[in-house]
Amino acid sequence: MLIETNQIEQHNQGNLATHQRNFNFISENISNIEEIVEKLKVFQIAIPSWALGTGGTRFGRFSGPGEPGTLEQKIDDVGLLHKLNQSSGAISLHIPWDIPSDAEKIKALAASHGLGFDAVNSNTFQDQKGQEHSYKFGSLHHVDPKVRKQAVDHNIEVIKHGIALGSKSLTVWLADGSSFPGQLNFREAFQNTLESLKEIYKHLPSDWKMFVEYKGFEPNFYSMTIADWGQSLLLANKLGEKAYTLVDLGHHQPNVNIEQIVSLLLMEGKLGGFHFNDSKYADDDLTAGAIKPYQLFLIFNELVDGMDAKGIDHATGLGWMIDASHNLKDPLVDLLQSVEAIKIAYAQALLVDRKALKEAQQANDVVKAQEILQDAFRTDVRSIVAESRLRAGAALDPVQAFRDLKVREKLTEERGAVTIATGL
Ligand SMILES: [Mn+2]
Repeated sequence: MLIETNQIEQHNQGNLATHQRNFNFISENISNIEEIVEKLKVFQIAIPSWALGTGGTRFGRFSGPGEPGTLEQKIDDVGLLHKLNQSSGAISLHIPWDIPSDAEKIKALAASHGLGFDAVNSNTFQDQKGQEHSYKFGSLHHVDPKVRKQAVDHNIEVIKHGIALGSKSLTVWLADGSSFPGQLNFREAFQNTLESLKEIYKHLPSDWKMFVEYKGFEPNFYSMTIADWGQSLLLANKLGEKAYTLVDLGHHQPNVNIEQIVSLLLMEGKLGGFHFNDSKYADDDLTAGAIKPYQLFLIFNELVDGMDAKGIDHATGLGWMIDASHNLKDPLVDLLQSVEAIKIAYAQALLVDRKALKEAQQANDVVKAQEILQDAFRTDVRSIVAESRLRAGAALDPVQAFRDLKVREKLTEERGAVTIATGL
């Protein structure tokens, strides 16, 4: 299905009076409101191709109706999201779950929805049919050079797919690690990973970035070979200027101060990509902002501060992506909610009075510093985000529009009730 522009306009007409009242009210107290609305308008968050179907846990998966069964349908789904919010202008592919057999055709389809291609993702955490060597005991860190070579070759293949589509970055996330003490020699595992990444790095085009993603635990439970930002940064520094650390919010131990990590990585010029999700316990992959909206705001506060300090463009300087799994909600609605939560946190971070905060910090005025941050966080910025959408031609309320236009019902009519998307 396609959502027509007049359907969006009709939806907006019904919401316009309330919206304008709310927006006018908030605008009165914000001197740089136009600048904030413009920044929000151009801020895009990529959608991963594996998040468009229902996700599972290791206990099961309850797929919903009308899920996309092909790459083309996944691109159509991101097109629907982008039509509704004008903030999801790129798709990130996972190879080999989504291999573009005809890159030109896929590119043209994406372009017809106004979409580009974000980072391409390799997968050496599963064995594929017909694969010669198993990744059961790891891939890039494996003790056997033949397994490492197979994993390196796969990553080179992924880069080639990315080049054909117009991607500009490769994300490497490894499940490599150990589940029992003594299973691995930590130094050898790290060195093997580094040497393998160096081989892959050689095949990166000059205008590409490599994102090295870390994760504290799972699927391995004793050690992960790239477990935290220090290990990722070590690798990125050894690899070279095209290599960066990627922060996935769910890949930390509980209560880790992610905002501090973000701040220091930006200072070092080594924060390259960002994966949004939320969690209570571990890598829960829930809707961004669903559990800890204040933490999301504090992270954005450091992102804005750190990017401004380095003159990095907010919209294009980093790779922004959602990396979540939708076990209960309709995946498309969940993604709309995530994008909204991200933009709200970003808008609140843009409201922070940085001059006053600097003064409070210099004066050790702890109370004032907290007031400044919480004043921004407690501002209801939803109408500012909505205004940026309105100006971009999107729906004032994307979730309501999704319901009113019966998007899932129509997709189910087209695709059937029993379709299962590839992914986890
Ligand atoms: Mn991730």
